[in-house]
Amino acid sequence: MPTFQIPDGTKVRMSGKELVFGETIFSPRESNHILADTEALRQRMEEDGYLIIRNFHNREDIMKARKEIIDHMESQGLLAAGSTLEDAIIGDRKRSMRFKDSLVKTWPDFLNIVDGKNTMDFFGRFLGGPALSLDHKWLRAIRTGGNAGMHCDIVYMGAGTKNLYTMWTALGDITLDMGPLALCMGSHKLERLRNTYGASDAHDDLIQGSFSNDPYDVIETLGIEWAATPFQAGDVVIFGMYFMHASLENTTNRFRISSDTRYQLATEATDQRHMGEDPDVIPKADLSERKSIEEYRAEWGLVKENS
Ligand SMILES: O=C(O)CCC(=O)C(=O)O
Ligand SMILES: [Fe+2]
Repeated sequence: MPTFQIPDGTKVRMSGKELVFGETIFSPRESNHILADTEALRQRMEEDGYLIIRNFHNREDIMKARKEIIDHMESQGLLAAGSTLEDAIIGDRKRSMRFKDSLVKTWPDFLNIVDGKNTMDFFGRFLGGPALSLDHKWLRAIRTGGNAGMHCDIVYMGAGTKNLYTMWTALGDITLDMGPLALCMGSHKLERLRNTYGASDAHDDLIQGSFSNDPYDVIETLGIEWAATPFQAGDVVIFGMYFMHASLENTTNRFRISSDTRYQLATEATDQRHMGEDPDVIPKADLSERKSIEEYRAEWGLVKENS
């Protein structure tokens, strides 16, 4: 198992800002050594808010799923000439891509990763009963310059049980400069955040779901530190709905390909907006009554001291 400790002083980018390892961003913990111990996994989830499991899926299975994705991207003219399955070099159109559910549902090898036995057995064990995965699958190919803003998933999918977990899956090797997931350490324990932003809904209340687009704003407002690590194909990060995360910026000429999918006990309520044949079609809500995240944050008292 390779080690992923990043040397202090290593610089990465998030939303146009630079973060420095050992100062503002750190290496997260891994949980492979407790994988067989369900109680230890639960405890760690409570403590850390996330689990990183290296090589959760085997590389061959991931590469089969990746081939379905890359073949499609190729057919859409998104890849540079001569780009291979492994490198996925960005072509001239340079846009990020989300894949429709109706498309990914036709890809058995992708479904074998996100809904297959390995994943469902893990969540069944972790949750303590038969698990289901939300129908809506998020598959992302992120271009140069792209990164996700800082958010908690609860605002997007909190209309069913809150006992819901995201599994973020590296569908290829993702170096630090390709924009891996970034973790906001300890954010799941911030009561103020849970009770305000975490009680909002991006479909009903908020104009935009992101809490912020500035990693330093989050550091100063919430008093937290960031963590990030490179991933290899088949590594996963599992986290709960109140855990804040984002992604580093992809500064390479290669697509960063990953999926994020969600799991819960089959007996608990599901967020219906993410269930059914075509959950991409969420009716457009009326935005006129809504406030910006800045206005909300001022009301919640979640602003930087000096702003
Ligand atoms: O992949 C990303 O950049 C963001 C992923 C995310 O927000 C999630 O896994 O919930
Ligand atoms: Fe998310």
